[in-house]
Amino acid sequence: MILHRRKLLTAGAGLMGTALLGGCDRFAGTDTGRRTLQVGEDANLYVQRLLMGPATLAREFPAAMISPWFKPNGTIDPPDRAYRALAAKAFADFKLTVDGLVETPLSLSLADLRALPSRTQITRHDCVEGWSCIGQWAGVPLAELLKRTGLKPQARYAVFHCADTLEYAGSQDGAFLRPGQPGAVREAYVQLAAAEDWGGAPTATDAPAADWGQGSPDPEPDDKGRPIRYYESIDLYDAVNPQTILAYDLNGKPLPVSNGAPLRLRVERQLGYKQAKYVMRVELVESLKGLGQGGGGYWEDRGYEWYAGI
Ligand SMILES: Nc1nc2c(c(=O)[nH]1)N[C@H]1C(S)=C(S)[C@@H](COP(=O)(O)O)O[C@H]1N2
Ligand SMILES: [Mo]
Repeated sequence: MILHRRKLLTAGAGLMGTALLGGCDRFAGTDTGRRTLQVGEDANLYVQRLLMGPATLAREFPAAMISPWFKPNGTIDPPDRAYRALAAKAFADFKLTVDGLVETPLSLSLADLRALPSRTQITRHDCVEGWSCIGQWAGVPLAELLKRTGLKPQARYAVFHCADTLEYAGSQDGAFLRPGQPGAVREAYVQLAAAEDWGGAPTATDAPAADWGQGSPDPEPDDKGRPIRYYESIDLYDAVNPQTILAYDLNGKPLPVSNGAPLRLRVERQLGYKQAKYVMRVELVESLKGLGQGGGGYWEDRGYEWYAGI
């Protein structure tokens, strides 16, 4: 039953993506004579009117239902030197990059992000491992960022590049971590932390990478191989949903490292693994093919569904 419903949803998302692409081309090319489609006022309205009616929101909960502890899962403390350099300075040097198929790429500090319009929502996080937590998230709607960058007409997906390396490709010693399921990642990190030092204290040369992405660049000054980092992706319809935010606060406090500091995605109508933590870069792309194994996310590349609807 669930599979059946998911298949329908996936098929629907595919159709919608095609319609969106075709529609954007026509809209940008003939109606306005410009090649930029501004998400926000016009595109948001346009997407809603033409394709789906009003955006569907996930259920929101009263404050009394917030879980006393939001269980961290997957990566809980990224070992990457560039990330640790940022964390050591309380993310004062952090810059979120928004680039790819946009008209105006952006690079925003946490102060910049906090100065933008924000949204607060109390929602339930459901992990495929069978646990749920209710938390209050505050952050900047992704639509607000896309409104400022503008979109090229080819843009179809937003990709979230994260700071945490989960395994190394082409490593001579074999994989650093090769978890079979999300829960195994945490176990592996705990073992790793006990077994060895993760490269020593961060130094001035561990400059934060400006161009986070799949396997590029390699900020690790060692020969473990090409880092395979966590990543995720959503289509433009989910990208402009009002509940899709890049969250910097959890339960009224800055996001802890274990829950994805300094910035994590909340895309509330989908499962836990879509909620990318440690987001360094949002890249707008036309296709997911060129990223990772082409599945659209770290876990999708390992067999999980791309549209992880709840
Ligand atoms: N960067 C990154 N994002 C991630 C993960 C991860 O390992 N790395 N794990 C995912 C999974 S499986 C879940 S359930 C949630 C856990 O979020 P939490 O740690 O705030 O509970 O983050 C998701 N996002
Ligand atoms: Mo999860």
